[in-house]
Amino acid sequence: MKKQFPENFWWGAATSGPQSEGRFNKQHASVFDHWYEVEPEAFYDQVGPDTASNFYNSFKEDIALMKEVGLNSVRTSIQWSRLIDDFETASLNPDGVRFYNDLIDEFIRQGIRPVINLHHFDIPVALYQQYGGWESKHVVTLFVKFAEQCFNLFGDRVTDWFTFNEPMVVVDGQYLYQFHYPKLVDGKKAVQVAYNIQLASAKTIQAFRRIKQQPASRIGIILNLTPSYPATNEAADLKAAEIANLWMNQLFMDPSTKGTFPPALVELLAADGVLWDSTPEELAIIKDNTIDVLGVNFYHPHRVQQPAVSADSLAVDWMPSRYFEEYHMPGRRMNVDKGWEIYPQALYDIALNIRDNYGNLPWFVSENGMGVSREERFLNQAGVIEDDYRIQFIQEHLYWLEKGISEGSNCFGYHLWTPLDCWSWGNAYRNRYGLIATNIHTQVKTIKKSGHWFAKTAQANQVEI
Ligand code: BGP
Repeated sequence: MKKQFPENFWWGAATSGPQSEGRFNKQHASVFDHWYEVEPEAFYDQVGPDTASNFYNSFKEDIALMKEVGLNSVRTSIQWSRLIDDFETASLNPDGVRFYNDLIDEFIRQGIRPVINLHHFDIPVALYQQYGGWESKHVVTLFVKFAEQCFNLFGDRVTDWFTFNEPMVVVDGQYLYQFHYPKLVDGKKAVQVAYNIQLASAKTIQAFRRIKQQPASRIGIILNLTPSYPATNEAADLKAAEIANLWMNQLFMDPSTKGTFPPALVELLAADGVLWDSTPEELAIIKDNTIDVLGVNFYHPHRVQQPAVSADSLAVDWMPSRYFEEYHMPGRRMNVDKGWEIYPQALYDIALNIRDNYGNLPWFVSENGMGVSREERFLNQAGVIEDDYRIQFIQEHLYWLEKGISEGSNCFGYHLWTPLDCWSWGNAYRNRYGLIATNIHTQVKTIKKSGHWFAKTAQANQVEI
């Protein structure tokens, strides 16, 4: 069976500055650089972000490989800590300016559309230490200054911009579930951070519209949407799924697209005494500065049920998981290496949800992928990793995506996570996602079987299943 994709479809892949570039000439540190310095044992095999995939030095050759695997667009991010010298004034670091200029020029020279994101979990650690990072509205102001520098410097060549990648992960990882530095558990702060990031996104969009250099340029946000399916059709499980969707998906999706936070979530947070501090002026900025385009990161769905312990009986700090807990559905398909369920049909559900409930706005899959450990197990005699599981994973997701598009959802692209195996937060290099393998000792890069397959698929603009 062959499934054809729309004309000018984005066949691409995504990475981020902190996960691919390496340490530059030791400029400012991001929270991840700092975390590795103070707690290297928190990272798999104690591998930190210092070298990553060495993209800072080898980007020209790496982009040539990206071209070879058929990518017509690639997302990466500009690191705030590398571009800016003084965060208060947003004065520029010349090495950062040179690198990002060269990088963008090289993408264009090799015929790949650069898609630029401004925040991929990598707030400069100095801003965390001085102001509490996203807890502070002053940091919101500083972020907009950084973003303005980016629009002024690169907006003559970059037309596709994104404010934040997966803001929910900052909230969850740093403030609730302790998987990102500084691993706090503070529900009140978590809620304020969510609001401040949404405000920063809206203010950045406002600045973008004021200074954008090309009429066709557009801006959006990248959200990890995880559809939450109830364990049963009983009222308590349906309620759990409704609240899970409000918190995990609609918290950023609604204000980013419609300009307002979901009233049911606001009521719940207010009733629990954790609602954010906001002003009418800020809410007006959020209302007036919604996105042009949406990026959706999709890896796995959530299955939820009512929690075993009722919300009222908990005396501990506020947590969204008072209202829902994970349901381990018997028989679900799993990627055991990563511990995530594989459920490609959710991409179809997302496509129809955007079509029906979000004004059918233009969107693309900005991340989707399969992380597998010890891929050298699958090396063939020619030295190529035979990652058929990845090909199947992509095929199945493309199948459901195309079904959504053929039923009218306005999706214009698919970006795989990731072009070259890259460093990843706590997981470092444990799970590999790339179309191209990176040997982290020699930095030799080799196209995997999935890379050759992806090139053919992109070239044909169709997937064969
Ligand atoms: C997303 C992030 C990516 C990437 C991916 C894979 O949440 O946006 O940066 O890391 O997840 O997850 P991991 O690397 O933890 O396996």
